[in-house]
Amino acid sequence: MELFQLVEEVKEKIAKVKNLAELREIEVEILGRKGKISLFLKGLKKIKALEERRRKGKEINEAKSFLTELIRRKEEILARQLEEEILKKEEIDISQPGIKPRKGHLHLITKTIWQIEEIFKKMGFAVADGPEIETPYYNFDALNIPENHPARDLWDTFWLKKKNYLLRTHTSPVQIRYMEKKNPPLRIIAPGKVFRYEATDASHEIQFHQIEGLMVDKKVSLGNFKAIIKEFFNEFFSEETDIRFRPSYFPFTEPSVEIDIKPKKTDKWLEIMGAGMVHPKVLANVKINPLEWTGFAFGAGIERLIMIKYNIPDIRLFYKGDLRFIRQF
Ligand code: FA5
Repeated sequence: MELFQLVEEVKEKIAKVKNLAELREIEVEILGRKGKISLFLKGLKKIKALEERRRKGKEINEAKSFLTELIRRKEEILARQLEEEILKKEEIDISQPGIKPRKGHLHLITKTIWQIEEIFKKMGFAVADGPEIETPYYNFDALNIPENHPARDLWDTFWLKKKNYLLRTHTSPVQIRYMEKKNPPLRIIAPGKVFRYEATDASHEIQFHQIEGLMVDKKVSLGNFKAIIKEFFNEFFSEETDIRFRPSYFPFTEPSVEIDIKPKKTDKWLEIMGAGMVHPKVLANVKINPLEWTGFAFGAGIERLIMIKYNIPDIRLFYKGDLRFIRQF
């Protein structure tokens, strides 16, 4: 093959090359140590005439420089193409509308519990909690509700297969657990989940939340309770809220009251919590001397508080997991 033929052939090949790997193959084939140009150079030895050898040698070197330059340029073009391809893949269309991933948020019940805790903390209350699985002793007996007492019917519960365990029907057992460990004076609130074996309707769920409150000190009275609970409602509803005490009955408080509230935006009295002065027998059960100490306790339904605050008509909405409901708060 003549040198000019080789040059022509290589020019054509290079024109068709699609990527850097192919180009590299051609480079080795032509310009490599054992490549075609080397063969031409070796062939020079056979030419005897000096003049002729020089001329041929010059021709070969020129062809070599030409092809080297050709390959270099092609290399540049291919490298730029590659870069453009990569950039295209990573391209961001800045004219697209922004897509912000929707962040989750705390459930309304959790948020409300935290808010209630803040209000009571400011009044010197600590936050306590207790187990959702309870023994009948803490849920009933220690609260002065002995077996066969008709009041047990008020709190029909779920019993666990493992005998003598139940799902607590109220947060009141936390009172007992706390007073067993701590001596008065004490002020606590205890929010948490409770369970009742009963039919559901717009204001009753089988699972809901309560917040328990307990204050034991020297000479604590219902008057103290009224002041504290009024302060709580004013803060919680962010407005002056009327409250009313009605006589009631709980085995663990004496006297017992039911508390109704009337927020400004409604003109109805709404029942919201049970409360009373801690029964002397309950104090005695946890070895606190009822002649020396007195206390009040209360238990409110958290969903009911939220329903009033946000005008939610049905308690079952809290547990449906419907995002249209959840995202509103
Ligand atoms: C009790 O559970 C008492 N432990 C409260 C108490 C505590 C009294 C300390 C005295 C001293 P009661 O069963 O009334 O009481 O429930 C208290 C509140 O829980 C009710 O006022 C209501 O707001 C809420 N509640 C009761 N049952 C349900 C239910 N099925 N679904 C939603 N909320 C409920």
